[in-house]
Amino acid sequence: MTQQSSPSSAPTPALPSLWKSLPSGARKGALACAALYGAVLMVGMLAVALGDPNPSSPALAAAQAPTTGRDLATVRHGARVQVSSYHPRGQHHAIFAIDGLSKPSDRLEKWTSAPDDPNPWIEVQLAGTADVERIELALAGVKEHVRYTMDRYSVVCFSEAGDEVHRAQFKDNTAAVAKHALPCPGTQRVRVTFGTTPKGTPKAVARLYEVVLIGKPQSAEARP
Ligand SMILES: [Ca+2]
Repeated sequence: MTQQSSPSSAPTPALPSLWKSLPSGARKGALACAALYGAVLMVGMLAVALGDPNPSSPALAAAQAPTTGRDLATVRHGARVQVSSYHPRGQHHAIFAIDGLSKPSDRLEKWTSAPDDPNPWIEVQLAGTADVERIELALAGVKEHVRYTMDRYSVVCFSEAGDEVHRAQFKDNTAAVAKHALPCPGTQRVRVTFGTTPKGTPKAVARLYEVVLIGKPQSAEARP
């Protein structure tokens, strides 16, 4: 009598064998991805090592920048991010605020400011000059208790020359995803500054899952 083994009991191929079994193109692609990831990581580590108190995230190529009103504040579209501080005991890197995920699967994937930063700010630098029309902030309420949702903040748009294009002040926000019209033509960077509450209270640090800036690129370098 012949006994058949079930699919679940089939031996798992050893990793080296699996690697060898991959087509040459797939192996080269995997190596290229690993090299790119390593390069980005090295640039980030170098920025920290040089001691810049507010280092910017590395800029990636804006290969798929939109030409119509879409989110320009993502790594995918060449945006970079800079913050006033980050929480020393968390792994809440600022780049989580421009990764394109407003509601990630994990609460780790957010930017959190330092407890001793009374006016934490985050600044998104676009791939080029753009006409920004709207901002959306995915705050703590998208993944955490609403009491951690920041209620007071200002938004300032700057031109490439550093001139202030527009300034807006918001208070009493209760929305997990705060949405505001932002009449900001000719804008290259947008800074959001949060108002915090005393140490030990829910809003003592800023928690931000995503910044969305809807607009249209002006400059040639922001287009494909
Ligand atoms: Ca995000």
